[in-house]
Amino acid sequence: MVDETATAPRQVRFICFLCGASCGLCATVDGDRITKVVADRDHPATRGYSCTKGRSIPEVHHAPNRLDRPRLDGRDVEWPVLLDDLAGKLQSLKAEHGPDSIARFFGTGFFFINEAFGAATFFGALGTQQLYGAMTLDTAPFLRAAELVTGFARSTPVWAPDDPASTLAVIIGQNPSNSGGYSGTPSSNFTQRVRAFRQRGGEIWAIDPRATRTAGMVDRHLAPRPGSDVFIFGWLARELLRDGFDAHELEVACDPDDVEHLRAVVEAFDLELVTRRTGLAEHDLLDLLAAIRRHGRVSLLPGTGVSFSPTAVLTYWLIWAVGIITGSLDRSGGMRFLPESTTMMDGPRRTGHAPESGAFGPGPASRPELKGVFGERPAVALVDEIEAGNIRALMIMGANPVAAAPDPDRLLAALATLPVLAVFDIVEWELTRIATHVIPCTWLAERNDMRFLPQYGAERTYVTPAIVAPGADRRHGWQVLSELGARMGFDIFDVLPGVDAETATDEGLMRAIGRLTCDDADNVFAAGTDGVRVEFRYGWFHEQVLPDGRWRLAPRVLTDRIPGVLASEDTSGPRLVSGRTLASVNSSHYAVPLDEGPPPIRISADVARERAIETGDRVRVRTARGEVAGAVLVDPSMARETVWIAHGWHEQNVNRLTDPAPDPLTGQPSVTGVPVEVERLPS
Ligand SMILES: Nc1nc2c(c(=O)[nH]1)N[C@H]1C(S)=C(S)[C@@H](COP(=O)(O)OP(=O)(O)OC[C@H]3O[C@@H](n4cnc5c(=O)[nH]c(N)nc54)[C@H](O)[C@@H]3O)O[C@H]1N2
Ligand SMILES: Nc1nc2c(c(=O)[nH]1)N[C@H]1C(S)=C(S)[C@@H](COP(=O)(O)OP(=O)(O)OC[C@H]3O[C@@H](n4cnc5c(=O)[nH]c(N)nc54)[C@H](O)[C@@H]3O)O[C@H]1N2
Ligand code: SF4
Ligand SMILES: [Mo]
Repeated sequence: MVDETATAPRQVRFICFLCGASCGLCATVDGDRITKVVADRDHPATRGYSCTKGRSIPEVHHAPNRLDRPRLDGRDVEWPVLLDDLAGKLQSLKAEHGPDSIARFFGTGFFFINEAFGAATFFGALGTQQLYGAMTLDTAPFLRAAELVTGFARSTPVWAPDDPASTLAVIIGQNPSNSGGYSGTPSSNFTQRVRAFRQRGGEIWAIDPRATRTAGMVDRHLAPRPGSDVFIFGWLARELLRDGFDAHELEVACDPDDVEHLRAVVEAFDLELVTRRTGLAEHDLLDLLAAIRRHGRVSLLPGTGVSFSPTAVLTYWLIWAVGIITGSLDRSGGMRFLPESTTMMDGPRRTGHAPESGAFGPGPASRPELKGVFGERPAVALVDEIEAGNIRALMIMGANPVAAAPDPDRLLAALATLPVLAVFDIVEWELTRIATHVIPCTWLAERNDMRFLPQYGAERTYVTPAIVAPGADRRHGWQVLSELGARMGFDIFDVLPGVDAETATDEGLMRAIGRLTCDDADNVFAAGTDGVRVEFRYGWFHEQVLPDGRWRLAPRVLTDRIPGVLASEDTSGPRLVSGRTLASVNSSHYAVPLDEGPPPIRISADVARERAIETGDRVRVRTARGEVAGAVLVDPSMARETVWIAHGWHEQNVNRLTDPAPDPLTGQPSVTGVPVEVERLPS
C-alpha cells in the first residue's frame, strides 16, 4: 500500500563552503535525511564541478560520531543545565581572576558568517585579551607582509584569469586544484579556468617541491628545495630592477629612497646563490625571468607553502616587491583588488594605516617576548599561558589546536588540567573526550551562510540555505553564545540593528550581518546560490588604500633581515614539505569510508635510495622536537631531499616535529622547509 502522507524527496541547491572553491551542489533530501549530494551542473560559476568532500556531505552529516547532545563533565544534560553551569563558571572566573582568565581558540570550523560574528561579539563583550586561533598558524605572515607594504593587512591581490590582458601567472606553494585555493586565486572550477586561460595563450607556472595536481596542469613546473623561495624572489627582484621594471610605477607609486634601498639589499641574490640554495637549474630560473620580462606583468599566487616557511614574511614581501617593480598590482594585465564595498577595504580610512614597522598588541604574560598580532596572541603561547595558570577557562570554537599547533602532547596534557574546557564542535574526537562542556553544533547542511571573502579570490558573493533543520539536540554556535551572554548580562547582538536575542533566526541573522558588511546585500540575497559577480576595477587601490598613493616598497624591519638570510647555513639532508590531501580539511577527514587512516609519508627517491627504503616500509621522521612514524611511499615526483607528511592526523601528528619558536613579526612557527632525519624501522 502506498503511504499517502509520505512526501517525495526534495532537491535543494546549495553552496559547499568546505573550501574556497565554493562549489554549487545539489542535495536530495528525504524527510530529515540527506540521501545524496551531486554537483549542480547549472551553477554559473562551478558548472558541474565537485570533489569527494562535497559529495560525502550525506555520510558526514549523518555520521555516527556526530555530536548530538550537550554534555557536562561527561554526562548528557539538557541545554539549560549546560548553559547555566558554563555561564556561572565563566562569570565567577571573570569576577575572581579577570576576563583574561578566559581564552578562546578560533579555527576553520567557525569561519562562517553567523558563527564568526557571534564569537567576535561574545568575546568582545567579555573583554578578554586571550584570543588565540589558527590565524597565527596559517595566514599571519601573509597579513603582516600586506600590512607592511600597503599599510593594511587585508590587502589581497587577486588574479584575473578572464581578463584578456592577464597573460602570465605563477603559483607558488599553493595547490588550488586540491585545496580550493589560498589567497588571490579564483579557485571555483580551477581546472577549467586554467584550461581556458592557457587556450587563449596564457602562460602559467608552478613553484612547488612536489609535482602536485596543480603542477601537472601548468606550462612549467619548478621544484625548489622547501623553504628556499626567498632566494628565487630576491633574485627576481634584483634582475627585474635592472631590466623589466615599470619605470612609471616606481616613479609615481614608490619612494625613490625605497627603490634604491631595495636595489642595494637584493644585490647579493645572484644566480649562483639562488641555484645553490634552491637546487633549481640555471636555465629554469632564467626562463622564468625571461617569461616575466616578455609578458611585462605577472600574477603571483602564493599559498601555504610560502606561509609555513621560516622566511615566510620575507618571501611574501619579495613577492609583493616583484609585483610592484613590474607594475603588476592594481594595473590591468596584473592583479586586481576586489572593490572596497565587498571587502571592508575602508579599513585604512576608519582606522588609519598601520605604522611602518607593523602594528602589535600586548602579548601574553608568560611569553613577554611575543607580541599580539592582528587582534590575537600567538597560538604557540596558549600552552604556556595554561601552564602558568593565567588561563583557567578555554573555549575552543571549531578548532583543533592539538592537530594544528606545535607540541601537541604537551598541549593535550595542559588542556586536561583546565577547570573549564568548552568545545564547540560537530564530531566526537580527542578533545571532546576531555572537555568539561561539550557543545554540539550545527554543521554546513543545517545552517544558512554567506560568503564574500576576497582572501579566497572570490569573484562572487553568495548566500546558501540550510538544507535540513538542525538535527538531534544541536544548536548553532551563535545561539549558544547568545544564551551565555544573556546569562552573563550582555547582548551579543547589541551592534546589529533589528536583531534581538529572543527572536533571532539563523537566516535573519545572516541577512542582518550581510546588510551591515556588504553594500550589495539585497541583490546577493535575491541571487541566492547563483551569487552576484563582483565587478573589478584597476587603479582604485592606489588612490584609496595606499598611504599617499605609495607602496612601502622596502620596509626596514624586513630589509634588516636580508643579511641574516644570506649568512644562514644551508644544511644538506631531507627537509619537510607541508601537506594536505584532497579528502580532508586539516583534521576533518571526509574520505568515504570515514575511518581511513593517515596517508603514507612520502619521501623523494634519493632519500629512499640512500637509506634503502622501499614503498610499504615503515619509517621514523625526526627533529630535535620529536618524531613521527608511519608507512612510506617513495614518490619520484618530489624534489630531491624532501619528505611530505599529511597534516591533521592524531596518530601521525606532524606537529610533533615542529619547533614552536615563532617569528616575532608574525607569531607563527615554521612547518615547511624544516630539516628532518629519516630512518627505516625494522619490519
Ligand atoms: N604542521 C602543520 N600544521 C598546520 C598546518 C599544516 O599544514 N601543517 N596547517 C595550518 C592551517 S592552514 C590551519 S587553518 C590550522 C587549522 O587549525 P584549526 O582550524 O584549529 O584545525 P581544524 O583541523 O581545521 O579544526 C576544525 C575543527 O572544527 C570542527 N568543525 C568542522 N566544521 C564545523 C562546524 O561547522 N562547526 C563547528 N562548531 N565545528 C566544526 C572540526 O570537527 C574540527 O575539530 O592548522 C595549521 N597547522
Ligand atoms: N582538500 C583540502 N582543502 C583544503 C584544506 C585541506 O586540508 N584539504 N585546508 C584548507 C586550509 S585551512 C588552507 S589554509 C588552504 C591551503 O591551501 P594551499 O596553500 O593551496 O595548500 P596546499 O594544498 O597544502 O598547497 C601548498 C603547496 O605548497 C607546497 N609547498 C610546501 N612547502 C613549500 C615551499 O617551501 N615552497 C613552495 N614553493 N611550495 C611548498 C606543497 O607541496 C603544496 O603543494 O586549503 C584549504 N583547503
Ligand atoms: S572543491 Fe569540494 S570541498 Fe571545496 S567547495 Fe567544492 S565540493 Fe566543497
Ligand atoms: Mo588554513
